[in-house]
Amino acid sequence: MNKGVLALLIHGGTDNWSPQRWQARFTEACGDRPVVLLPDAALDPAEVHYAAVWKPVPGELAGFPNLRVIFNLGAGVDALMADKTLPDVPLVRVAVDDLTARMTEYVVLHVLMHHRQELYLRQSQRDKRWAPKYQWPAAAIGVGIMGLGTLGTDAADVLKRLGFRVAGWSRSAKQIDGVECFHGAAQLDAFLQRTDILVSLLPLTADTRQILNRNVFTKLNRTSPLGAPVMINAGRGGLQNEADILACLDDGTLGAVSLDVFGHEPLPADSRFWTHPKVVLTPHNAADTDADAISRYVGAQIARFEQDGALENMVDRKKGY
Ligand code: NDP
Ligand code: OXD
Repeated sequence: MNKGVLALLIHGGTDNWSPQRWQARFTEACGDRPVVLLPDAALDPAEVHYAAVWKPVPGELAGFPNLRVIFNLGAGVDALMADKTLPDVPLVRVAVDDLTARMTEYVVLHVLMHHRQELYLRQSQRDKRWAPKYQWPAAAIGVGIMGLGTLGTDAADVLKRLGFRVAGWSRSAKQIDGVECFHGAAQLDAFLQRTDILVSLLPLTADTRQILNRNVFTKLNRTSPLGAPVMINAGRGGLQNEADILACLDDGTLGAVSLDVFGHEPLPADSRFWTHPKVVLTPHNAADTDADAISRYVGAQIARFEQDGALENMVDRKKGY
């Protein structure tokens, strides 16, 4: 083989995300580069120059002496960062318009659902109860987005255009037109105090683990038209303290939550989240992405990398995202 192999280490996908479907797509996206699905006993590990991975088993990437780049087939890299044997080569994550647009749809859907009192209205319909409540305008609601990266910035832009008072919180300082920007631990409280609907689009790192906890929820705006603040988490389950969420829903610290991600996925059948009346849950599908778009993105990055060594959306290993 004269071109370095692109090895696919893909576990856990079904249907459209099955390993075989990925192999067909990458074969199309990568021209004449050999694309090999692992495990493959016939493959010489020294021939592997690139790896595209989804949920690889820790240690699985360590056996390729000529590996140049690892492509994670999702945006979040927390699972890879936990692998202490991860080779010290550039790690690239997915940031494609298709993923971003789908996440923005999810965030806008859930912000509007709580803002427009949909839980109450659907229950009224089931009860055949004609009892409209006062509906405040979007401008009455402060939406606070934790994480102003690729996803948070796009969601902020659309929510702002709908009329919400949007703020964001990030690690480093930012300036975004029409979005009140906060950063760092020192500005977290001020960000929370003006927030009625908290949206989490953070990566899971040592600094953000369990950041969505009672201490944070109690600092959200207590005089919101919503009655009590709402939390929406589409980042990672490890960001949230699940016992705190349930206790805060039960005692009124939180009015409702939308959760796309959980500490244990699939969510166990005995979890209280399934049946809690103030919980809207989805099975980690907020941003199910067009797999063809991801394959083309990886194919284009490899082609450019071989031309001039440039890569986009590289993970900063020190920061962990
Ligand atoms: P980015 O890396 O582009 O953005 C991350 C943002 O979080 C940045 O603004 C960063 O700040 C901020 N941040 C990180 N650490 C901290 C911290 N300690 N304190 C304050 N802010 C912090 O990521 P994306 O927007 O692309 O994705 C975000 C996450 O969304 C992913 O990591 C993944 O876990 C999740 N995700 C979930 C999906 C789903 O289907 N549910 C789909 C896709 C992604 P700064 O800008 O200063 O670096
Ligand atoms: C991702 C995800 O990180 O789907 O891309 O969760």
